[in-house]
Amino acid sequence: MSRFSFLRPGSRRLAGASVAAATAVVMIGAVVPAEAATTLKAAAEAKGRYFGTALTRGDLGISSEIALAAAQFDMVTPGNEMKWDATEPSRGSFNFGAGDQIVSFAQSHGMRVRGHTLVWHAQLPAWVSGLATNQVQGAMENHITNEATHYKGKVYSWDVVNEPFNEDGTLRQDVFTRAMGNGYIADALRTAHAADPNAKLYINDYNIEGMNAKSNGMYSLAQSLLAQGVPLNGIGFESHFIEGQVPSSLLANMQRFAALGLDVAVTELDDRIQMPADNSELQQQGTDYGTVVNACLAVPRCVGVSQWGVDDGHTWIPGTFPGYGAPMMWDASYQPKPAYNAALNALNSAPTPTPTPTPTPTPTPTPTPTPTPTPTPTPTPTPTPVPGACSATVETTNSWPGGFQSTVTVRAGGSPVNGWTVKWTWPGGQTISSLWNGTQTVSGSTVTVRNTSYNGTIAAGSSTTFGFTANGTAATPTATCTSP
Ligand code: G2I
Repeated sequence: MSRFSFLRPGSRRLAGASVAAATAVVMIGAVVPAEAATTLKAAAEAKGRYFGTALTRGDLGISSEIALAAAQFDMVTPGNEMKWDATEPSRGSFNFGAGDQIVSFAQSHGMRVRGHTLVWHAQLPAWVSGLATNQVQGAMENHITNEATHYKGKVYSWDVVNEPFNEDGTLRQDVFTRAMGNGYIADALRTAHAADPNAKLYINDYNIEGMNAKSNGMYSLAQSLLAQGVPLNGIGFESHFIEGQVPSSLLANMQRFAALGLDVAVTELDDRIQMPADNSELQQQGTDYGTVVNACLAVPRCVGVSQWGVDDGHTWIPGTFPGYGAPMMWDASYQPKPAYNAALNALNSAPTPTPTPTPTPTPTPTPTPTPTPTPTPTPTPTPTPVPGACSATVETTNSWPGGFQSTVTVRAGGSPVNGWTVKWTWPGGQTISSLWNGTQTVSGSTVTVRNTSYNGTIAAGSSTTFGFTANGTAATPTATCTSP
């Protein structure tokens, strides 16, 4: 339990986990724009980010928890189901059943998946630790290849290597370093990239959120991997915090990794409180969640925030840190806590990233300017409903030097759509680096995106979205949509 060094000494017994009474007095701290989104995922998407959660197979059977997760989050990390002990319990014998269940839950709720994790010293089956030194590399590469191939096209990212550092910034001595030295990390990333070239490849760790010896070690490693051309796309900051102790250098630290050209993500956020949690601690926890979300919003390369769980009734914290609890945004009765309001307010209050000049909509010249004295309240112009037809709108949700992120909304007209194809042409050599909720074909500067197996059907008047990140100058091309 001393793995997480921010643990405060001392422990009182875990009191009743419900904090519903305390949350009855939760308040909204910031001015929220009129068009404020009412869920974390909608608010995050409006700012070009995702908001995620971790779910285990056990969670899938808890209907209240799952309904809340589906309503609030658009990214899922399997809590245990993609770890080595779950996926290759004996050598060469793979079992992806539990991980697949999480993936299909995510897909059927329009959520993406962060794959977690391919190489980690923990939850590692005993057969790996028992291998002869000269067999470890082959076993590691085989594991990565099989798992990343199985989930190819289904995961947004992989935590390829998890928790490789000691607190002093040196690499942990484990079965992988003993067999391969420090080079195992580059080898793991290259192997994962060969199996799934479109997944964003991460190294993920805890206690690297602030500037310290451990994050300095991660920073040097990232620099060195990038200099060698190793396919590393991002750094995951787990962010298992203690209430009132979010490091003040969180933002500056994220920025220095982003400045290397990497994505950054808050991957496992929770904020534990010494129990029982009183109202001022819950308010401070809200401040902490707001600080973390604001840090991500302030870094264009921060792609999103994931909480490690949903509610206080289902969290790893009391099991690992006796005396601590209540680390989530919802209490054990699924009631929102100050932390939820703070996270939502932070998202809604942030400026919308719109650095891309949208092409001016061609003003329809009115031939006879009959000035209507009273401005008629314009009813929302309904596009003429063509049976089976669809339309597509591209919107840039985030951009940074040399790249951008877009969301494409595919809308059905007056009749349901069964299968859709969206097409556009890039104006200036842009290229998609990662696409989700669609499958793409590229021919020269023309991109064609078709629905996936789970989002081809759109009810009349409804819509679905897909998204992508791209290299080049942000552009908002006009897209056409056809449906059979
Ligand atoms: O420890 C919190 C997280 C730190 N970063 C990496 C994450 O992968 C890690 O997740 C936790 C899971 O939330 C726990 O659920 O990893 C733990 C193991 O390191 C998970 O706990 C284990 C229990 O220790 C086992 O007794 C149990 O068999 O979960 C297993 C499956 O339920």
